[in-house]
Amino acid sequence: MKKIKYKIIICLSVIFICFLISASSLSTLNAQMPVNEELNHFSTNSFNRFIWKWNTTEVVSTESTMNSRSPAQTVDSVGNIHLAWEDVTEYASSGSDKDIFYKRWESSSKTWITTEVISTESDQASLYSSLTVDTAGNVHVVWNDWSSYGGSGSDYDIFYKRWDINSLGWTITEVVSKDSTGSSNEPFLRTDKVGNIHVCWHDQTNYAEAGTDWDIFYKVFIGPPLAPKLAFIVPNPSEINTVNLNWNDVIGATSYYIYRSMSYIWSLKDISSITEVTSSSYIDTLPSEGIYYYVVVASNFVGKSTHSNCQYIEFELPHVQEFVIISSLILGTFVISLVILRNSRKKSKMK
Ligand SMILES: [Ca+2]
Ligand SMILES: [Ca+2]
Ligand SMILES: [Ca+2]
Repeated sequence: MKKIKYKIIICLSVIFICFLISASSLSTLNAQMPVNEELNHFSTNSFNRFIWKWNTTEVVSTESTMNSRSPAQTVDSVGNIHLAWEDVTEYASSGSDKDIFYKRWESSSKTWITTEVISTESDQASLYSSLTVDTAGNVHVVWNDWSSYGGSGSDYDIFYKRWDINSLGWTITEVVSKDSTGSSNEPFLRTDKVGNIHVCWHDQTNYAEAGTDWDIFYKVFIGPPLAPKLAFIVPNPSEINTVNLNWNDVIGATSYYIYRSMSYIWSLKDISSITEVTSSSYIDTLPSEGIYYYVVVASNFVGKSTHSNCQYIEFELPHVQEFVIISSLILGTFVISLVILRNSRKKSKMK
């Protein structure tokens, strides 16, 4: 009886110690969690707000010898700093009127490029710029311009230009304020995550019953859609000649072009699409055995996206050798079953 009592006491003590240990480890974990979260917050942001400090001043307009004013600035996703401003310096055939100058601090070389003139089609005052960089790396710039260009008339209009990632150069000037007959001033632009460019400015035009006072006008510049993301092809390898292709729905896309090649697709040069579809999936039929590579391109009324990531499928019909092995196994099993059956019948007859 005493022994049983001791056993119960020992058991209870063990349970109580276990409970204490787990409770203390839980409380330690809870106490640590906020600290870890805070550490993660700082590490993901990779800066410490308590040691912010201004660097020493830099002069950016180093090629200018006359007034440089009204700067506009943006920083892109890789850390390049883009600056535009109005400048009266006679520089690179800009003339003595105000022009929009541009400079970029490149994060790779950690240096400023030499000044470029953006308002090269303007022969009158160009001022008040605003600029933004989209996710593909195109630099979009708008400004106010007095030049009579592309039917804009001799008043202030909103002009637009882009440093194009495909041509690696500036596009020619376009007039944004085409619907305005009065003065259009001080534009501001921003890009969204799918690359559309949103521009606003103040305008004196009596447009859509706005009256002849200053009103805020807005326009959006829609670009081609972003590239789709093509999912892994499964099963891979495959023994059937149909391939299921799936990709994400791209905002603003109205159709998709499918490209197939027997070698890895680095570029769409010299490749034609095999089909155009409006949904975000496609079942392809392969002509013969082999390894096939795919990419997809999204499209809308403006143009086509760059191509998606490249995925592949290996198509191989079941081999004759495998067929023979499988057939032999089935036949062998059948023969053995037959022999066992005959033997068992013989034995039962003998009895
Ligand atoms: Ca000029
Ligand atoms: Ca005008
Ligand atoms: Ca008004």
